[in-house]
Amino acid sequence: MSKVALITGVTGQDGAYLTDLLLKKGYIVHGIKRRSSLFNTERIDHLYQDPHEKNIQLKLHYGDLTDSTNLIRIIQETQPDEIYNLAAMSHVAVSFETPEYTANADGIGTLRILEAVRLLGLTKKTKIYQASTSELYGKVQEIPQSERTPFYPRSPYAVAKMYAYWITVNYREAYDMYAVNGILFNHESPLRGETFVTRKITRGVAKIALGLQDKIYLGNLDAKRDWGHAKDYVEAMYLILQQPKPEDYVIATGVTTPVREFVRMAFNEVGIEVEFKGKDDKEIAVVTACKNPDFKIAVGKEVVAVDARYYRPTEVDLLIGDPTKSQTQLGWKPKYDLAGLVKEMVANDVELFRKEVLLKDSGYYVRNQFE
Ligand code: NDP
Ligand code: GDR
Repeated sequence: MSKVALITGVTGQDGAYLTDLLLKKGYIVHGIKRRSSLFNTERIDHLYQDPHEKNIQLKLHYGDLTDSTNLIRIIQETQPDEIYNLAAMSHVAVSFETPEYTANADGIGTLRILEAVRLLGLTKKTKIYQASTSELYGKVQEIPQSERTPFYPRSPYAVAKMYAYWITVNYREAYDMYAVNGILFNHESPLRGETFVTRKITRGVAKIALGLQDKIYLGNLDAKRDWGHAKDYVEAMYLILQQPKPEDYVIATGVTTPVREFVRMAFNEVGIEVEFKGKDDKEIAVVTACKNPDFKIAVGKEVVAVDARYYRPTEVDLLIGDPTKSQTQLGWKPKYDLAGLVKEMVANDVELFRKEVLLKDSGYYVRNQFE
């Protein structure tokens, strides 16, 4: 018999990679997607299976983490062996704009899942993975950060995720449920949302190289993150739920890098060298060499500028994870390093925007539909 998994946030970056992984392992995968006025399944369209066919392995359900009746019904109908709770309002900066919604979806949403499993009498059958985050560490208490490091959240997002973390631990202890936290550090990929810093940079670099954009405006270039590849991190999620005992794990590379260095690496991928000048919100990056004959970027061109509106009211300055427990207990080891990640993301975005150039050069352009 195939195992059954339910993935919330199936249309997101991690949802897409995890769905692919679990389908390859022979799972029946149920995914919860939100209704939106435009299609929002682009990341999983290649995995889509026509519900009119027999024996389909992937099934999507409309739902929302703010609707407990919907969650109870879907969990009852699907009777999952494993739930991966990946759905969240996941953007830290946006959580300052929508704090109440973020608390509802990211914090109480997790409670709704746990409570649905309990009410339906599935505590012995259904294992629950909660997508916890290195943002819990917030203001630096200790480096590197491990399963034992105290939390000090610095955004409405992180505070909501802190509730989700502890309610998961509490249900595990109170009701003897298999409910666990993966405390994942930042992980990126070509599927990363366009407004997270890595993807914003790789898209910007590709567009600048191809002459489609002038410069990239960024916020805090000093922030340091422990960046891995989402493909490696969904493997860890799966492994965490296969352990004999329910426990929480840190998933990280153990290497930290400033945003400024990510910018430099991304430009280097297209043969452009940059140097940074100035300080704080006057800092810029200018081109010092363009070694790729395909791209005609003038030396001295300003390609990055700081815009203070991307600063956050409270920032997380430094994240670096200690992956010892996941390496020893799960046997988890990432296949990608940062250089490999940057290479793949930049190559993907160059390819993406080359198509745009081709359309433009062939006389097609994006017409304003009200013209
Ligand atoms: P994304 O933002 O790419 O995906 C989030 C998913 O959640 C999307 O499918 C989104 O739907 C869905 N969603 C948002 N709000 C709701 C809601 N109210 N009800 C139902 N679904 C909702 O995030 P990632 O894939 O990067 O991250 C997955 C999870 O892991 C998140 O919980 C995130 O907070 C957490 N995390 C991520 C890390 C990272 O570096 N990527 C690190 C640590 C934790 P839609 O497509 O319609 O917007
Ligand atoms: P983060 O990711 O907040 O760590 O949360 P993000 O890529 O948004 O920011 C990383 C760092 O870069 C700085 N930064 C900018 N960030 C954005 N988005 N845009 C900019 O222009 C910019 N300039 C500088 C930020 O200030 C920050 O320090 C991600 C999300 O996936 C969360 O859901 C997840 O929990 C954590 O990673 C781990």
